[in-house]
Order: sequence, then C-alpha cells, then structure tokens
Amino acid sequence: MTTTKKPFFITTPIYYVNGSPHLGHAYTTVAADCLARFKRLAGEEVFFSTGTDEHGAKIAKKAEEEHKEPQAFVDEVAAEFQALWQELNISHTKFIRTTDPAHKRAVQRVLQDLYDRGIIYQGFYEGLYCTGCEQFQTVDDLVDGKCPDHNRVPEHMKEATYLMKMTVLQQGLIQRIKTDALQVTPEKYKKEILSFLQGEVLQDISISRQNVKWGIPLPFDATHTTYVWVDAFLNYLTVLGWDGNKETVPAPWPADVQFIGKDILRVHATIWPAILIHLGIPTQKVLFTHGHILSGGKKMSKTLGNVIALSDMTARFGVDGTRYLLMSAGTFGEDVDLTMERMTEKYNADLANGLGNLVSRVIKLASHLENWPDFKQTEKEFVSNVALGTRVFYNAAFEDYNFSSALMSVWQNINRAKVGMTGDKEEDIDAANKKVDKEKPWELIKNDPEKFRKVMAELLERLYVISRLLDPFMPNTATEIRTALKEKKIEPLFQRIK
Ligand code: ME8
Repeated sequence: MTTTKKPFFITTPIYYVNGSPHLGHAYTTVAADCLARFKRLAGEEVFFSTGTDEHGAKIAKKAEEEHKEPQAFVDEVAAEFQALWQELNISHTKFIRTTDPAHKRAVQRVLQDLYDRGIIYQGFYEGLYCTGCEQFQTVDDLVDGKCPDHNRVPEHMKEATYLMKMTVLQQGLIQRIKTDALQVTPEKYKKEILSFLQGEVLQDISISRQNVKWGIPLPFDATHTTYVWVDAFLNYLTVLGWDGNKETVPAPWPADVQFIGKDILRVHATIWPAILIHLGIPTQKVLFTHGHILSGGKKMSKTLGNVIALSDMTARFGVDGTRYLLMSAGTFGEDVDLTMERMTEKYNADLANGLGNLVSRVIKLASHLENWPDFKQTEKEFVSNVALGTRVFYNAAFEDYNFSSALMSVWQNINRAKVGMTGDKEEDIDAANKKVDKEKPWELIKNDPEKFRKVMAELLERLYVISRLLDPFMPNTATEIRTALKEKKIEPLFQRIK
C-alpha cells in the first residue's frame, strides 16, 4: 500500500481591507511565496493560502467614510490585494475572503457546535477595547494610557457578550508550546508567549459584539455578531473547503507553518489553538513570527513621512528586484530596516553588477561556442532532487526560514566552507564572475579553443544551476535566464540605477 504524504501547508495572515495593501503585507506574502516555491522545487506538493479579513467595526467605518456599502467596499479592496499578488507573482493555491458565503456558513457551524457543548456561554465583558487592534487590552498593554500600536486611548466597554472558555486550556497551551508540539519560533517569541501565558490567568474571551452589524451573526443569537478574530482564524480551515464539521478536516491541515508578524503573535498562540483544541482538531505545527519592517530605523508612519510605498519599490526595482530586496534585507524573524538609498546600492551591487553582469557576459561570450550544453543532466538532477540535496547550506537556510541566508549562499561561496565540504563546484554568482575574470575566455577563443569550450560549458552549467536556485525568489528572472540558455541571447536583466 502506498501512503500519500499530505501537502505542505503554508499560510499567511488574512489582511484587513480597511486600506490598500502595503509593504508589510507584501513582506509576509513574498516570504511565504518563496517557501512555497522552494518546497515545490524540492518535489513537495504545496497548499499555500492567503486572503482578506473583511468584517468588523473598523472596516464598516471606513466604508461609511467612503460612502460605500460595506460589501461593495470590501470587494474593491480585496480585488486590489488579488491584483497585487498577481503582479508580485505570488503562487498561492487559494485566496480566501471572510465574506465568502461558504466561509460564513462554516463559522456559524463551529459557533453552534461550541455553544451546544457549553464552551461558548453568555455573560458580560468589561474592559478597555482598542478598535484599531479589534482587541480588548489589559492595562499592561498600554503606554501612557494609549494603545502603543494605534496611539489612541482605548474605549471603556461593558456589554453583554458570549464568551469562550480559555482559562481551562491555559496549562495545556503552555505544555504544547513548551514541548514544541506547537512550535513558536524564533526562540525569543516562544519565550515571550510562554512568559505571557505563565504570568497571568488567561481570561475567557469575548467572542461576540452587540453593536457591530458588519459581521457574521451568531446562529443562536442573531443580535450578536462574531468577534472578528474567531471569524478570521477559521479561514485557515475554510480555505481548504472545510464546511465546519470537526469530524472531517481536509488533509492539508495541520498547517506545516503559519507566517505572521509579531503584532499578531499573542492571538495566534492563544485564541487560535484554543479554538482548535476545543474542536478536537490538531493545532498548527509551526507558528513562525517575523519582525517588522522599519524605515530608517523607525516605524513607518505618515506623520514621520518615512513610509516606503510598495509601488515606488516595484517602479524602481521591478517585481523581482523588489522580491530580492525584501528577502535579502535582514534575517527573517528580526525587525528589518529599509531605506531607498541602501536598497538602491544593494540593487546595483547584487543585481546589476553581480547577477546581471554575469549573465550577460557569459551569454555573450558563449555566442562564440558552436555547441551549447543541453543541461539535460543538470535538469534531471534538479527534478530528482539530487542537485538541491548537494546545496547543504541553501537547504538548511530554508529549513530555518532564513531567506536572506539562502540568498547569500547563491551569491557567495559560503556553501562548502560552512559545512566543511571540499570539491570543485563553485556555482555561486561571485565565484562565477571571478572565474570569468581569471580565465579571460575572450582571449581563449583564439589562443586555446579547447579550453574555451571547457570553460564556457562550465559557466553555462553554472548559470543553469543559479537559475534554479533563484526560482523561489525571482521566478521571472530565473525563467529569463533559462530562456537565454536556450535561445542563446539575452537583454540586460537589471540596469544600474542612479
Ligand atoms: O492583523 N512589517 O491584518 P493586518 C512587516 N486581519 N510585516 C507587516 C508590517 C510591517 N511593518 N505591517 C503589517 C491583521 N505586516 C488580521 C490578521 S489572521 C487570521 C488575521 C504584516 O492587515 C504582518 O504579517 O493588520 C502582520 O502580522 C500582518 O501584516 C497584519 O496585517
């Protein structure tokens, strides 16, 4: 009997549609896309989900400001997200919207199930609520009495609400996270969440709102709508076509890795697994939390005028340039600091001078070559996974979700040095450029045609390998390189920018 492995399931958060997509949204989504493409390159079947979070007071208010019906408004913004992901070459399997009727039905089924079993019960909630976060806050969360993320004073709210039991799960959650049954990573975020869970009694959470019309009505009390987070979390299951029946959860679940920003760690490590545990569904395997993009060392803000617009980046660096600069900016997990100046320098050094120069030199010189390799053998090695297996550093970096490190190994010959391997394979961009400088193939054309053929065949093979290793990060560029290797000509890939 053959057992089929379940698809590798990777998720991004579903983004709020109260504004247009921005650089932060693109950052998480491009990272998830690189991982999805890497896994496919390594021969795995992948389910990759993203989408939009469309209910709640904040979005209804925004629609009103724009004099639009909420549904018409969210349709527009969701379309913007979809168009952007297409432009950025995001290879998601499915885009889920929380206003999809099937999603709404599944959410209601879950709520009814939890209510029938007494896990959801009626009560009151009193506390400080930040509409920016759509979360109740504790006094400890506030800085100078304000929500630090939204710089506004939270509202005091007391209302009739339905609550979901959380206190009963506190020890269970701690245990799961401690033992990595639910792996919260990087380590510092695991510590942060454990210290939160061990520090105070986990309160049962309010899961409904009475005065928010733009939401999913509770099936057992239509005067309430569902708290946005409960609605939103279930996207990770409904995106798989799940109908809310806890006995039949589609195969890609549990998610192999969920990518989130540090702003939404706490809810993803508490409320979300709590819902799953109450339903008897396995929790996600890995919750990978990344830091924030800063601009010039500061949080991007309109007031500071340091916002880097995604459209400015794509206009200047192109789609693949933007993907490259986002993924090479710093270690995934840490905060990363971007400035247009530094990105321009990096673009010129790594893409125009490094990769672009190598490709055009090699292809141009190879025009003197009668027979080009057909790359069949190398291709076979990639398809059968042998070639990727030899890139120990590259692979290990992906296992750690360390995208910048994987990229660095393609540019610099740190592969063998790091793992203590010896051998004559130097398939890195810097090494290949050095080889061209050293061998001076343009002199060999006449002086030593035999050696010329050998050197060029090797350089062409290297370009092929480089193109494969770049597939996850810069899919268009990688394809252009392979087309050039077939058609024996290429336009400059990246022009220097002033
Ligand atoms: O929180 N740097 O949606 P959201 C890096 N709908 N990443 C950033 C970023 C920055 N400066 N700003 C935002 C929500 N992000 C909920 C999620 S999921 C069930 C529901 C990214 O539109 C990062 O991934 O506020 C962050 O977690 C997410 O966008 C928040 O997106």
